[in-house]
Amino acid sequence: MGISPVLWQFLVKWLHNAALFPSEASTISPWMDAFYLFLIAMTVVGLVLVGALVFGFAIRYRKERNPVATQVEGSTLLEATWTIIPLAIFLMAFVWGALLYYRIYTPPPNSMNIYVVGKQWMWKSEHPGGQHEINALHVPTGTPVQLTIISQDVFHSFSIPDFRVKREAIPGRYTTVWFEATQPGTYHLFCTQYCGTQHSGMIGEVTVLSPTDYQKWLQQSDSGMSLAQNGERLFASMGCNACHSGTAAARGPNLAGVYGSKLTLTDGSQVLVNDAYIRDAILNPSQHVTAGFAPIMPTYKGQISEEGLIDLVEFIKNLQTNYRVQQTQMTSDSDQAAQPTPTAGQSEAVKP
Ligand code: HEC
Ligand SMILES: [Cu+2]
Repeated sequence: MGISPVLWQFLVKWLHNAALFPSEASTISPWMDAFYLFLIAMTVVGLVLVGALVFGFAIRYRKERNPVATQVEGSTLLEATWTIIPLAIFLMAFVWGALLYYRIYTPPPNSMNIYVVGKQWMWKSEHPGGQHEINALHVPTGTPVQLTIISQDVFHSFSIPDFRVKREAIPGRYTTVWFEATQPGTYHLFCTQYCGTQHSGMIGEVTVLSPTDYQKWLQQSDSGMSLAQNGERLFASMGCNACHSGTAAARGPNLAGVYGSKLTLTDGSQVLVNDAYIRDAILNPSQHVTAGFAPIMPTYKGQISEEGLIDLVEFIKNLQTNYRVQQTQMTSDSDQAAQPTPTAGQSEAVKP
């Protein structure tokens, strides 16, 4: 679904060769460029129109020709015209922009997920299979890739100009953005929000590979432990399993299958368990107590790094039916990426 008339291709190529535009390396790029060029075109039309009128009126109504000022009464037709036409253009820009916004920030359900942690001053990417990268990101072509982004310290902004995507990295909150790369190659990765003295060094490289090369890369970069397996270790070493053992006598709810389900809290409200909820349940357990349980879970604020929290989130995500994690190292294949739908049955824990 690209926009591919010849003239368009020609224009975009020229803009890229003239170093005015980054290359179009994702499926959204042509759509983004079309919108951007539309805005430029409208601005140019406005500029030319206003400029020509200023010039024309200055000549036509100059003092020699009109020594005495004439009183001009209003014109309803004229006023209606210059209200309705710009309004229509602005509304069109709004709708177009809003559609693109939804497109960029709503990942398709079949997208593969990569975690990105921003910190002063580097980007750290973590693939579910456990592959870690610093100021680098490897992705395959032809697959929607969702990034789950968080900052460990201050605000950052994750930007890949060639893909026309950008997303804030916010401390304490997961944000997402997605793209589908179309061209193998290497592309710039930037932090586009001033974040301290070495902000300008917070750059990196995105490497887009063909799906087979990406599988090779995953194998070469295998760290031996998937994020979920790291999480499983952490879960034991932090003593989480003392309460979340999954047995009937456990003091905490069974976490198997909880991801994607709806939990009922003590105040009767319902919440969807997603990445953000799990992170928050670990850091602020008293904020939302699951119905049927006592508020005995201690807070782990300040005790687990963002990477550790991601590991725990991945572990709990992968706890489908019991407390054993799949031993898969490569989590990029689509069957592994399958997650329970939000409508999946409630966990045991909800039943009083
Ligand atoms: C002292 C026992 C205890 C420990 C230790 C404990 N929890 Fe909990 N946890 C609970 C209880 C009780 C609840 C339900 C009440 C609530 O939400 O606070 C809960 C709720 C949760 C929830 C919300 C999901 C749900 O089904 O309610 C998550 C996620 C969670 N715990 C993860 C963890 C992790 C990860 C650790 C270790 C870092 C941990 N817990 C350590 C007792 C504990
Ligand atoms: Cu930054």
